Amino acid sequence: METQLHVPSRTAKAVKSVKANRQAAVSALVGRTPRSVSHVVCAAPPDGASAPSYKAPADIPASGTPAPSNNVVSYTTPQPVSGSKPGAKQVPMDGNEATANIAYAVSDVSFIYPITPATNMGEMVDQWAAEKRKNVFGNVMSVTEMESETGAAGALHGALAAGSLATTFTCSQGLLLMVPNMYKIAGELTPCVLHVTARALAKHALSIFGDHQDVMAVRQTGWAMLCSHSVQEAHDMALVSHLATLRSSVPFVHFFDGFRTSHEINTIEVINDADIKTLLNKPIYQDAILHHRSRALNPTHPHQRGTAQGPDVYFQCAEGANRFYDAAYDHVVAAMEEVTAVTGRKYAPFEYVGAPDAERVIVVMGSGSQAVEEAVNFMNANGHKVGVLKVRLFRPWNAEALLAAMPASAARVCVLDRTKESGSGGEPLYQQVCATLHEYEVANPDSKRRYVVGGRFGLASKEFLPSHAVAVFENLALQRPMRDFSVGIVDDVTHRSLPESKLLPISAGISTLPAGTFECMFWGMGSDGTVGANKEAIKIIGNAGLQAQAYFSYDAHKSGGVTVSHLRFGPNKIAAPYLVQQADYLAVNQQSYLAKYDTLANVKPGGVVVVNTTFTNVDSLGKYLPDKIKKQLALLKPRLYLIDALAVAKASGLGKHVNMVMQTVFFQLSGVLPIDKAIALLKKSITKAYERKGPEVVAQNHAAVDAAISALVKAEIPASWGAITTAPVNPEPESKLNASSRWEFIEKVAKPMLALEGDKLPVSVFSPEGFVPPGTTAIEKRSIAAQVPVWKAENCTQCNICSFVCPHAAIRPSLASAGELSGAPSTFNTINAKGPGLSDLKYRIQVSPLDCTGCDLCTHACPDDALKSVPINSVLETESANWNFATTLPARKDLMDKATVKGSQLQQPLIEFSGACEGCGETPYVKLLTQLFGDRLIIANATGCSSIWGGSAPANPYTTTEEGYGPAWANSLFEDNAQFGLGIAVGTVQRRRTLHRHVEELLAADPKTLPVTEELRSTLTAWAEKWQDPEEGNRLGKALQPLLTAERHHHPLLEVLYNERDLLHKASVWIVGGDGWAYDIGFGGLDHVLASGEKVNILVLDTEVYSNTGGQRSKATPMSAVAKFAAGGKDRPKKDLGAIAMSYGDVYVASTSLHANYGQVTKALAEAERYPGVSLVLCYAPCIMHGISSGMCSAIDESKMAVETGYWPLYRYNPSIKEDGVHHPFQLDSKKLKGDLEELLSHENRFQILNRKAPDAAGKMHHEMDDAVHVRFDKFKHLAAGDFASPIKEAEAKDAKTQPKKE
Ligand SMILES: Cc1ncc(C[n+]2csc(CCOP(=O)(O)OP(=O)(O)O)c2C)c(N)n1
Ligand code: SF4
Ligand code: SF4
Repeated sequence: METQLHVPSRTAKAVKSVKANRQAAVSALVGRTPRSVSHVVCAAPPDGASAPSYKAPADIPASGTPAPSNNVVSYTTPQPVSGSKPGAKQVPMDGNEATANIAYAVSDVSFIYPITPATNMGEMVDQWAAEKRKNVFGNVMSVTEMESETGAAGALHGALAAGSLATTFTCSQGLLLMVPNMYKIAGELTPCVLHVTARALAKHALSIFGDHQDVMAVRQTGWAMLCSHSVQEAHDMALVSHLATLRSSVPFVHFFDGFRTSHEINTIEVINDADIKTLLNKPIYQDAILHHRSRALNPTHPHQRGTAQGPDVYFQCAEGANRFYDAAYDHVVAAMEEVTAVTGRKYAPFEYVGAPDAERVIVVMGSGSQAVEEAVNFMNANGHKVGVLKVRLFRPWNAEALLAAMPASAARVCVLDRTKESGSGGEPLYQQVCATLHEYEVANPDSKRRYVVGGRFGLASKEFLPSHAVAVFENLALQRPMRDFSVGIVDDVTHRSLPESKLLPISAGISTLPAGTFECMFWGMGSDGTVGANKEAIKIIGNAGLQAQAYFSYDAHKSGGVTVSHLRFGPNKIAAPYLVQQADYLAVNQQSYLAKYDTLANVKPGGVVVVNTTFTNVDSLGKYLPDKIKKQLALLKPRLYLIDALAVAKASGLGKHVNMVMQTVFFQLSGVLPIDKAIALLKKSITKAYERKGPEVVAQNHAAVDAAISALVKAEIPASWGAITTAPVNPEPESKLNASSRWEFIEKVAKPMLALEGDKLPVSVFSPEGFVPPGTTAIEKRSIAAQVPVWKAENCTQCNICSFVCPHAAIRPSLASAGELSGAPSTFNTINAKGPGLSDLKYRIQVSPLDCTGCDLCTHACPDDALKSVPINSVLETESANWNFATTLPARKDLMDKATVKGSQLQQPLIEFSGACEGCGETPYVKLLTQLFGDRLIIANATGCSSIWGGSAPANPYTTTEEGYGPAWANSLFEDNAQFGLGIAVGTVQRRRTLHRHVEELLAADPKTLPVTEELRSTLTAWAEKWQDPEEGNRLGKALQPLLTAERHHHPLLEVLYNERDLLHKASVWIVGGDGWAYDIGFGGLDHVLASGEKVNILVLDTEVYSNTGGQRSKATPMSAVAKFAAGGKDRPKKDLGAIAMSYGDVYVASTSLHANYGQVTKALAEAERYPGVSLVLCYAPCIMHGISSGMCSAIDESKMAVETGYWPLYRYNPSIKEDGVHHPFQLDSKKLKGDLEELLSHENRFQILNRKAPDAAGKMHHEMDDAVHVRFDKFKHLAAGDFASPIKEAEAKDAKTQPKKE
């Protein structure tokens, strides 16, 4: 075997380079500066004249060329990017695209799985493969989506073992799942590249944002680790890693900062395929590829791998690979030099930038190095001697190269890690640098001792500004610098955070950007088109020859949240890996944001501010604006423009889409391009983007562009606004803050976060374990609906269906006695309540306008035309007051059976106002679950949409009853949810058994030695009998609470019972997740739970795609649907999870569609919960990803049609009902098939994409689906012994009295 291994050869250049490094290291040892080392870039300005210089806050001018009087900013001719290749193509793209382009060009095979923010790379390669794009070998990449990252890594390993050039893309939890196979791939010395958008890990909370926690968790697997610091580097280092892995046989993790680099759009120079081909045609790569293929598993030259070894040989084999790692550094240098040769851009594994005689140096890896570099330039221009040592190659670590790059003058070093290793003696990069310096100093006793400290920055994309880097340098200058510190937050608990910089305080607003950089911010609402329009604008600007950068920040909501687009452009290369701090141009696309958020906080004095508002004269605007904003405007003195963009959009036929209007205005006021040219380019891009939607849509957008500029109004800010005095807001009284942890959380955490000021919160306000109180969405009052429903009492038949279908619990029935209505607002009209036991009450349907999303589902669902959508402004005041009054009315939950459609809606929904999309099909199921069992629910929630709308800081939509009971909710991970839920169920049952035993012991004890009151004894006796009955047992459990509290001190056993009193309440454990979880990544665990026989319930919210990550295919995706990762349309049928579950014979299985049959789903949930073993409820959940052509308000009709055509069957399989010829465990709830499946499919874009692209293939697949639907329906009829389409009736619920078999 040994002889088959290819020992990588060094190229002459690589040897030369390593020699140079060693020489430089030696120079460093003897105290000379490493000037002669080729890759050391001294970026300090030669004369200081052109460098940014420190200016006192008072004389900060607006950056960029001053605006001429016509308010148009003009630009000088763009300068070429330093290090660029003459004639190279400059294209604005994000880091993911920059990387994916290279990965696609040089790989034949990829196995993918979605995870934010790496997903786009998988989507791109899938798309390109579907388009039959060829890579440099002339092949179309083979792209396969796997069921999980575990699977992707396994398949990758297999493809590599078969001699393929294979790659994949992942991060965070996905990367963690790859660890076992990463060891294998490295252990077998296999060339491979894994591209990682480095992201935070799920610990006290999940975060999709960027840091190095994930990559640092795989640093021990034997993969080389190469880090890109910018979008351009992501492109270049991607190629370096693919080259270096071939050269070295060591697999590479190529990583860059998730979201920051992966999603930052920047103008980069693209390496063309011809250059890549030329490189790969070099003998060294041809040999390496040949060698890789020759080692493949092949029966014509067989070998075995992966055998077992014992103590005698394992160790030696492991050490045998050392020389590959020893050589890898040189190969990276050689590959970098080759990339330099084709691009003109110089790279080194360690790059020093700064003063050649720097006294203080920061060592850092990733995009943060660019912020440090800006700080270094700023400080050196102000007389300091500082530098930054950028680390690109973290593994294999090359101590000599680090020493070579470090200026000998550096007496103080700070290593910044973008990760946190709790309990360690320092983070990994710090430890590595310390070890290197220590070993060197021990080996060279006469050498200078360096003072080294370490700190953390930028976790989960926390902003890291040049100002923070300056603070780090200032710390280094202290006599005793702080160690193990954090920067960028306020740690008022363990006091480890650095104070704000004195030299470059953030508040001073000093820009360290290249001169002439123009900065813009656009505040928009999620899905209003602002982000898309800005992406287009940046392309137009970039393609016109300017350097451009764009970054988009979002709040926690899935839709209707705030988006802020941060755009920069100018003549010089822009790095700045942080948000815009001082905007030259601010657009506020939603009028309400002016009052709600501090949108003006980051505007440069004298900058341009454009507001989309219905108040287009300054007087009316003045009446609307709060004093604080008017004062701010007066102080900032911006050039203020107002435009009623909504009116322009409406007049142009674009409805509420104001993005094109605001874009045109931007081009007019920014002056980035001559306006005629800008408009021509804008129209061209519109034509390209909307062509597919037809000429009318193109014309409407063009019309909006034409009408925009004339609708713009220049407003003069009245001098009187400057004289306004604003009183400080009184803080809440301490007593209220301390009233409960919930209110404390709301006041101290939720409210600042909702005002987008979470960055300012100190450590002390958070619970360190990440636990949060329920019920915080009640204070959000997002007011995102343009239209809200109002109730037409005269038409209402009191069915409660509107409330049943509402995804946000924003419409509810009220029942009140005449007396209770005495204080009602005059507009709170009611009708006599209908139904047994309700005759003394009045009935009303009430909407909360501030919580409604305007989805229109309720108005569509109402069978009686008793709801009408009206503009929110017309009813906001009255209906808000009515809602507030309705919430004070007593709950009337015991008047009707709650397991009915109407009765369920008289129960308080214990999830409300979640951030799910308008019309979401998932939330109504969970809302119903909380109405049926909410006060005893425990939910184990898989990661997915339901975990995001179920709990994204600070919005916690699960809430409690007045007594404080409500769903206890937890998300562990995506992949382990079934097992996590099973653990909760088993753990709870075990603890309750112990409690029951304790109760029985107490009851059996001699009353003389253990005296209890008769009331406590009799209640305990009753509970001990009924403890498994959730109704009676829990009622007794509640009654026991005060009794135990009163008597707890009378005996130790009573104290034990008192301490366990929360278990008197029987819980209902539900394992909830989406189809991606249930059908794919979590299926192994789910199957195990199905087979467990435990009393546990599973709810699958089947949107037929991975909705949360943007709509990738799962095994629940139906045939022919086009989803992400199935760009060519899915060619396999949907997996039948119900059939799999039913095959166990003892699992309760229901297939439901809430919108299609309200009664059936209510019944199914009640039965499932009662069933004494495992239950599985499959829920058809319409989702925005389906692309329903008439919008989500049609989800009800669509769902009905899905059931009628057999696309989604309704059934319940209840093993408690024994087949006896009369009763059947399988109940088919669908009626006879009717309607046309093809018509259903024609309503949804996911099916129509293929129909447009390949109508023959689509037609064939639709036929196949239709046939399969009929075959399945016949099978169901057979199972139901012909008894289908029977009404939902109580009769078959023989199981009701069945006692749980476990517990
Ligand atoms: C191991 C791992 N891989 C990938 C992800 C990223 N991820 C989070 S949610 C999700 C999709 C969830 O889809 P689904 O289960 O269908 O639920 P939905 O969002 O549709 O409700 C993915 C891929 C993750 N969190 N963990
Ligand atoms: S419009 Fe939508 S969110 Fe508003 S009350 Fe109706 S169903 Fe609920
Ligand atoms: S399931 Fe679909 S509609 Fe619901 S929140 Fe997720 S993406 Fe939005």
